[in-house]
Amino acid sequence: MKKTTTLKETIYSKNLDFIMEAHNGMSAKIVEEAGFKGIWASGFTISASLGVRDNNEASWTQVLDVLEFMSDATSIPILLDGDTGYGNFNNARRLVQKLEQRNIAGVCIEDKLFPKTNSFINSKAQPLADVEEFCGKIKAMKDTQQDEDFIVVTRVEAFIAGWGLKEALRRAEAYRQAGADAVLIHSKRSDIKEIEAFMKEWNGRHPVVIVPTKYYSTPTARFKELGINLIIWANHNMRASIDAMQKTARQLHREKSLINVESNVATVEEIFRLQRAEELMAAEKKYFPAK
Ligand code: SPV
Ligand code: MG
Repeated sequence: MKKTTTLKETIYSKNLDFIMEAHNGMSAKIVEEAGFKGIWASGFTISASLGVRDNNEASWTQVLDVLEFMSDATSIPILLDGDTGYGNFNNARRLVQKLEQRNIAGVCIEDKLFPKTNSFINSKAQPLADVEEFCGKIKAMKDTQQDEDFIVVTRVEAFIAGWGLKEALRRAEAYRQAGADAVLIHSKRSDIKEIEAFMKEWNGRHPVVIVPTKYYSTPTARFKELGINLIIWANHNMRASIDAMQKTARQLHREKSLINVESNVATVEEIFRLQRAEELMAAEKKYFPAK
């Protein structure tokens, strides 16, 4: 099945599904091997992996380059966190064209202004896009896609920006009508009050995606009861690896020896396996002249 079709079916199925964050070819491969149905190419963690902030400091073509490695390394669909679409409708539709060329299954755009700010940073710096303008962007993206199963998820930032339920619903409905395939409703609260209120009023109109980073203590069964379609574990590979790298680097700096480190890190052979080193060895036998 095409990656686009798999992602579309995952989002549209009545079952609650999960995708997980990756930020390069290796982490994408790790997500696939863990058994996830799809990969969230997170703007936050791709930026972080490049050592820059989640404020569109990495250019959209730099993000595309990372995506190409992620896509080549995996066979499950990738949903790109496309921030605001990197400009107006014209930039966003060109993005769709370039994503399809790289076999990316879908993109999520958020209704903020370029350059965006991460949703968990200071709400004063989170102005929202004009609804009409954003709907034009959605339409342009949907009109551009060549593969009918390519997915455009629209992310409603009304709660993040301090607006209430009414504004969140107004925006979600406008985006649905403009042709969005699903709505991502985002909240930075540590409880699920906003998500619950939204789901009650939304009443199953269209698939809903959430990112429970801040309300992590909510049991997954509750999300299921609310009728959520897709959960994104949005940054946990990056956070796990930062923690592991900091511990290892500090320990090596302190102890000036590998003795206590070796058993706590992945083996070199494990890296070879993930890189598919064996495939190259077999190909060398096949294609290099026999001695
Ligand atoms: C990301 O992963 O880049 C996201 C999700 O946009 S969040 O950081 O929760 O805004
Ligand atoms: Mg993001």
